[in-house]
Amino acid sequence: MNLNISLIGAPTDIGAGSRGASMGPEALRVANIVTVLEGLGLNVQDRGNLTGPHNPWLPPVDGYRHLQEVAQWNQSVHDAVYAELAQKRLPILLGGDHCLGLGSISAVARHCRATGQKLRVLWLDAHADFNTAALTPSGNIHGMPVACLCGYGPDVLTHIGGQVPAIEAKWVRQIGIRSVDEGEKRLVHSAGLEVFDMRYIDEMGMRAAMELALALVDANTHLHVSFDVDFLDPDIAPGVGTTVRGGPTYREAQLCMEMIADTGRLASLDVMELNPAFDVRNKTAEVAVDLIESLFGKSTLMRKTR
Ligand code: 4U7
Ligand code: MN
Ligand code: MN
Ligand code: MN
Repeated sequence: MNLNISLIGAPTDIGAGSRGASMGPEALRVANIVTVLEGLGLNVQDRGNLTGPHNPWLPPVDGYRHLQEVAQWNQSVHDAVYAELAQKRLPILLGGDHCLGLGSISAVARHCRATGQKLRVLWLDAHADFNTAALTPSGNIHGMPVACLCGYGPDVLTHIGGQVPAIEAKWVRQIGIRSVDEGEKRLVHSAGLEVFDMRYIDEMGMRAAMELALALVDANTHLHVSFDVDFLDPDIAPGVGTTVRGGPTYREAQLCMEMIADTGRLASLDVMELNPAFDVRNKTAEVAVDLIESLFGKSTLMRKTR
């Protein structure tokens, strides 16, 4: 794995349905994300925070809230993530709401085109984030980034990575899904997204789900993880704007992260939707940092020294 890590803060809640994800980057720093990663022997550069338009908190227009502002934030996330990848560093995007997964992953896809690598995206989330303007019940663009990446969305969002669609649906594996809107569900099926929902995890277990989600990941695969903190059960992670009960437990989430670490192919990461306004003494940020430590090989290191 790439040992040179760059943290990029994106302090905005421009695509969300509640305010506060803009405080996510600082909460992760307060939960010691830098020293925890350094403790694993990684070289960590904190690039500080990106800037962008403030949140005007307006109602949706033609099915989108804050479309121009979302586009601007995503453009600067795209540019920052692409620059780190071009310098052969592993970017960690500290969100910020999940609309920014669009900028991040379109940069990763562009990088993979330039290097000839295959891309696999693991989308850890309670939600599929596959809405469009016509389907969305809210107009909030944090419910649309996967659809936009696959080409279903407005030009200002689908063109950010320089190629439309930025990715193919078949490169994506969604894990932990348990809240999908009615119209969104139809589009998920017709686009052919591979989804390991909570029903699958209940019946087959996290191990079987991850074995399939990671199948065919090889030495030429760039593995991107987009971690929406609401993936986790609200018992352990109350600090998000859109909790959905019945998510992975602490141990299931650890196993998920450990199995990704074992591939050795993790090459970029988003940590999204952490909302300190809903948190209790920063505990959700601490759980997230704990899981990120496993994602970067904490348990692998334990095994080696045993
Ligand atoms: B998140 C929702 F209606 N589907 O589109 C919507 F339930 O990034 C929620 O996964 C989207 O947190 C949640 O507004 C977006 C809603
Ligand atoms: Mn999400
Ligand atoms: Mn979510
Ligand atoms: Mn959310």
